[in-house]
Parts: sequence; structure tokens; C-alpha cells
Amino acid sequence: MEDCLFCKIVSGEIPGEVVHTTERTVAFRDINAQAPTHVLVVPKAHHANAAELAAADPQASAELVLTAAAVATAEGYDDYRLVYNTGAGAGQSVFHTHLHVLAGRPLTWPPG
Ligand code: IU
Repeated sequence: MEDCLFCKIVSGEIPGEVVHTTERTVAFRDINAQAPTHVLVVPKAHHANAAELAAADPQASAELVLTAAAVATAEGYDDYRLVYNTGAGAGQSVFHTHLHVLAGRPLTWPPG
């Protein structure tokens, strides 16, 4: 999709620190890391949020979670947090589905 930052990272037009790729996903480090490991897992295809991805491509939706788990394992963590922000009021700032993988520090609940 034109003018989508994460589409441009997926295509390589904009550099990202990619840590893992699968058939349908790309995982790259968040530029504003909130934990020692903070990786974003995105579908290669453009969808606006988690629910839209799940409705359009359930296999890709599952692959995002499995990729996130593989990233956490590769970084040495059994304990990690997965977050989808949906809507600006919930903190979503990029409207291309992305699953945050956070690990490497105590993660308290509720989140801020
Ligand atoms: P959010 O859930 O939409 O708020 O997450 C967007 C994330 O994308 C956020 O954590 C940013 O730090 C991150 N990010 C990035 O990794 N690279 C960028 O060029 C931009 C945002 I702009």
C-alpha cells in the first residue's frame, strides 16, 4: 500500500532491522524499544489491524503469533508479552497490522 511505512519496510524500500522472516511475515526491531527485546511482527500483505488480518487471512494471523514465539525463543526468552494496539485511542500509530513482542524485563499488569 502506498505511503504505508511498514509496507515499505517489508519491501525493503525503507531499512528495518529484520530478525526473522517467514512466507507471510516479517519481524523487525522497534526503533523505540520499550524492553530489551521489542520486535514487531507484521504480515507482508497490508491490513489495517489484527482483526482485519484475522478476517482476511486466518493463516497469516496464526503465522504472526508463531513468528512472535519463534523470535522470543531465538532471543532466549520463555516469558514474553504480545500486544496488538487497535485504534488511535489504544495507542495504534501505524495502521498496518503489527504484533509487538516484548521481553527481557519484568512486565507488569495492567499495562499503561
Ligand atoms: P503502535 O502499536 O502502532 O503504537 O506501534 C507502532 C510502533 O512502530 C511503535 O512502537 C514505534 O516505535 C514503531 N516504529 C518503528 O519501529 N519504526 C518506525 O519507523 C516508526 C515506528 I514511524
